[in-house]
Amino acid sequence: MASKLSFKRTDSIAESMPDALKQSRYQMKRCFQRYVSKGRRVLKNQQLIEELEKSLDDKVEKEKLVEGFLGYIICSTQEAVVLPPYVAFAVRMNPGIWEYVKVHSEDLSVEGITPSEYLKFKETLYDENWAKDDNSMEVDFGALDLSTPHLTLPSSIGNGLQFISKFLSSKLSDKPDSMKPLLDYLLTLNYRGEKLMINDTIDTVNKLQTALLLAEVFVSGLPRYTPFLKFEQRFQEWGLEKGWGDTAERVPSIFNIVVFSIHGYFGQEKVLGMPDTGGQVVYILDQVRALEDELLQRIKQQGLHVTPKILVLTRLIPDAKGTNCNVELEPVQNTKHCSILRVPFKTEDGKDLRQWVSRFDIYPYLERYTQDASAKILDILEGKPDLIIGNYTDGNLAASLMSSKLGVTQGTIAHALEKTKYEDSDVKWRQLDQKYHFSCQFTADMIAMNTTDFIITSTYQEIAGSKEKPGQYEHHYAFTMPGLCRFATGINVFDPKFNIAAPGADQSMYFPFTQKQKRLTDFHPQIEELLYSKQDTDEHIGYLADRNKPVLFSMARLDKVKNITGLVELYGQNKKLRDLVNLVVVAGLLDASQSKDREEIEEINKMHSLIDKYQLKGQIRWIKAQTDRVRNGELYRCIADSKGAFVQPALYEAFGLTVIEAMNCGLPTFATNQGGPAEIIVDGVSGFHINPMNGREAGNKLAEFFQKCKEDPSYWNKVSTAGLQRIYECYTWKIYATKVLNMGSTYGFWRTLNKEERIAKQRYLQMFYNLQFRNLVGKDCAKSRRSCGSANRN
Ligand code: UDP
Ligand code: LCN
Repeated sequence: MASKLSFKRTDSIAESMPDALKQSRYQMKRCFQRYVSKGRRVLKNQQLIEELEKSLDDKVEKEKLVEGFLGYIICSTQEAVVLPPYVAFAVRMNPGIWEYVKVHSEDLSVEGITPSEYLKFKETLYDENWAKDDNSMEVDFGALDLSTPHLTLPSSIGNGLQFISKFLSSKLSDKPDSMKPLLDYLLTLNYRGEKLMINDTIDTVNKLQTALLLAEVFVSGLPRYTPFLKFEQRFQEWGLEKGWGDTAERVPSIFNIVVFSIHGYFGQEKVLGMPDTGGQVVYILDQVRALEDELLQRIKQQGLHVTPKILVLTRLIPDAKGTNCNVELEPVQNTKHCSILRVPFKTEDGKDLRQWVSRFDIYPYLERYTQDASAKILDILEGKPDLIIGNYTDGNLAASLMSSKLGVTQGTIAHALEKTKYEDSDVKWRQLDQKYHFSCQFTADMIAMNTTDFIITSTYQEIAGSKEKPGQYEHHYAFTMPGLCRFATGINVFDPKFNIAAPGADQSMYFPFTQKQKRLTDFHPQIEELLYSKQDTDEHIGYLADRNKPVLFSMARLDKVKNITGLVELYGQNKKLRDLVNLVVVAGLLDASQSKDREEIEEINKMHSLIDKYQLKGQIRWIKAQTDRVRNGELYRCIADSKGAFVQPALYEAFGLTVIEAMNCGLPTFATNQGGPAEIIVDGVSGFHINPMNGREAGNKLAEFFQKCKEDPSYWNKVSTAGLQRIYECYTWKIYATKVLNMGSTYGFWRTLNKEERIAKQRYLQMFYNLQFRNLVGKDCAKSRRSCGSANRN
């Protein structure tokens, strides 16, 4: 049920709700009585609506109320906390915009409350003494952002780069004095000590302006393609050095980049599908290739002869399980200047930790790791990097520690934020901590999000969700871990540090099935065996009795959230779908005794029992994780040859690289409406959305598609072509690399401009790290107290 009313941002709920309650006073009293009747509890959006509907008998009255303003408020309430006689509402009228009110259930009086007050209400349900203690730990990062300009419209969230660029140019064009920070910034630019753009003789804004004037007059009199060498000396006399591009974005400020992606397995072969190892690795390898191409192109345009370097920092795992994860330095394939540098974790007694550890158990190793990694980086790069990019909580924390210490521009990428994946994992942190260590993880996330200069996201929804649902970052606006820490403001999605830069898929690997001359036919016999042989092996179980049917295909890690078991179940239950297509899934291991991953073991067992329960043998092929990406590309195309489809059924998917891989191969794609895929695919045009919570509906939607294709084969081609078109317009690595390097330069300058505020915040964060994070990870970290935690004041 969604109310159709629109609501202006300027209207405050605290002000307008009392009148609306008055108008339906009798009905609303009944509704609030229902809310409080079961005593203290949290009511989620759906429950609030259901209770409202149940409290109204008259149909017309019900419709009127639900469609009216009160209905709108209740539909927009994400959750409410019942503490009789009060009900406190967390209302989200628009993406990123929250308001908190408490309503007295008897007299229906309404009072606006702060996020902190709302969180205290909520904490009362979990840890009353802590909630009531005035001295419980409360952190308010928003209080430190006083002069940082913020975006105002929900629709502009994620356009931080544009916003900051405009802000900077307006700030710089005011008076000559305002140019001083730019001058200071230009004076810092260098490559290995060699000055770029201007040298020290230009020490005032006036001198800079004069030099630029002279240069402009001089250059405009030269033939267009005159090489810089011909007039370099003249430029130097005026104080100008190499590196002048034609736009601010071409300022030569980035040559060396460090990318942290710590938890294993990180490698180029045989790692995909292993626990914790999925799209993040693919993303980073493709990302550094794209960044290298872009850097080389820019350096050339800037007239420089400089060699860029990109280091991917990960952990070295001595027990590498047949991968290259025990190799210290490994060049990244198909690049000239990118390498993977692996640094081991150290145990308490200083030895290398030999085995893989889950990303959830990684926190005690990170501080020491960052110190060791930093020393190696400085050595290999022969100086500081120009940009540090973190990935996931562990990499983002390491990037924050290192960039604070060295004073280098930082970007972060989350791929997925765990707090949103596990419902109520903040308030229930205590229950989950032994298994997941969310106390460390959410604290580290908060430190990294607030330290970083910019945040790269793959979609809008990752930041601010949709009209109905909050985004991953938005979930960190105000939250609490009762008994541990209350984040009165965690991160604000209107902060201009947020930027959307969607990844692509490697188009040399994932190309359309129609490009016959490029097809990797050598793989066909292997793929034929993989899909259609009749015997169970170590690699696959189940078989396809009727190979003339199209294949419905899925490929993912065998995590709960990927919901591969949900797909098998919905297929098992849908006779029509079973008649129309075969099901092939590539996922995890086939034998639970071979897995060490808690969730994977449960899912493996579930897969076996579903195959038995629905007697799927003959219609299903379950293939174990496939680590050869090149062959996987051909596999997608072979599925397309069968006029099949790809399905991504995750309960939640942050982005979903498989979705764009399948679409790049021309395979019609069905994907979850929970998360990134909902934005990648335009439902019914470039593919289809499915609701993973409703297997019956999803199964019917799939069956309908295949039925339609059976009746009209051109329909399949239409969806395939529209999917490809969507990819070429929005999801390529070239678009990504341009955006990210622009972020690096622009935020690099921005951080020099708002230096005072940044330093103040950094000191607060440093204290939080030292007092809170270190305590949480325990004594391991306390040993390496000095260098990493003590951020300097750059
Ligand atoms: N993948 C693979 N073999 C597998 C499972 C996954 O090669 O058995 C690859 C897949 O092609 C994609 C990545 O791993 O490139 C998974 O990325 P995605 O974003 O879909 O999910 P994640 O695992 O990162 O959550
Ligand atoms: C992690 C995920 O869970 C996926 O949704 C993303 O596609 C992948 O990382 C790459 O960003």
